[in-house]
Amino acid sequence: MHLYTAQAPNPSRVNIFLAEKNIVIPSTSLNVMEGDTRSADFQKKNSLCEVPVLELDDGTYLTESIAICRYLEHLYPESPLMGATPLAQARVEMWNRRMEQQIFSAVGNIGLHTIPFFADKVEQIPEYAKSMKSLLEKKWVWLDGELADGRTYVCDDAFSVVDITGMAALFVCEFIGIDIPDNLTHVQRWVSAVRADHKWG
Ligand SMILES: N[C@@H](CCC(=O)N[C@@H](CS)C(=O)NCC(=O)O)C(=O)O
Repeated sequence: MHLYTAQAPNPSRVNIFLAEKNIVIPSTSLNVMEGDTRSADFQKKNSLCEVPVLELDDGTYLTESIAICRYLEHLYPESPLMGATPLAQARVEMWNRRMEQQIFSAVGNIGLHTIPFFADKVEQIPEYAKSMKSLLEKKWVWLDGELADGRTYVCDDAFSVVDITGMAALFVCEFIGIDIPDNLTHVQRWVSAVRADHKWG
């Protein structure tokens, strides 16, 4: 196996996942902002020119962070990060989709529509970025309400890939200078926990 990765939000999801399980696999780190993923050679690995990509020994390429995590979870089931029982797996799936669709997608769209590097990837619309910023504020409030029961981690109070997806969103927030309001004490508790107790990719 060989992992093509980078210091960027989605590759970090896989990097954190591996670190949490104490797994090391051979990897190549690309520089997204230098356009490393946009070469003709890399496009043969992923037609979308994005990392992460996991190359298997038979030459199969797996893309999409969560698909790679799913495969790694099967290979290395110890310290499960995607749920240990059918119900826990479904709960993680539910919460991961929520974290992706409600939080990470808004954060990602702000990045896509404001960072000059992405100007040739999407037609950048500043008003859309603005609308995503105000949507994100509401989504943090929503998450704060969900965490108001005092749990530390988002899904069933056990650290999982859901928190890792959230960490990727925090990674983008830091990069583009978006703060989470201090008064959202439950979200702040979660941020402190993932920062203090978990490795960053
Ligand atoms: N849906 C994909 C998204 C992958 C993705 O967007 N990767 C970004 C880095 S965070 C990338 O490689 N971008 C390269 C580019 O835009 O040129 C996943 O979950 O892995």
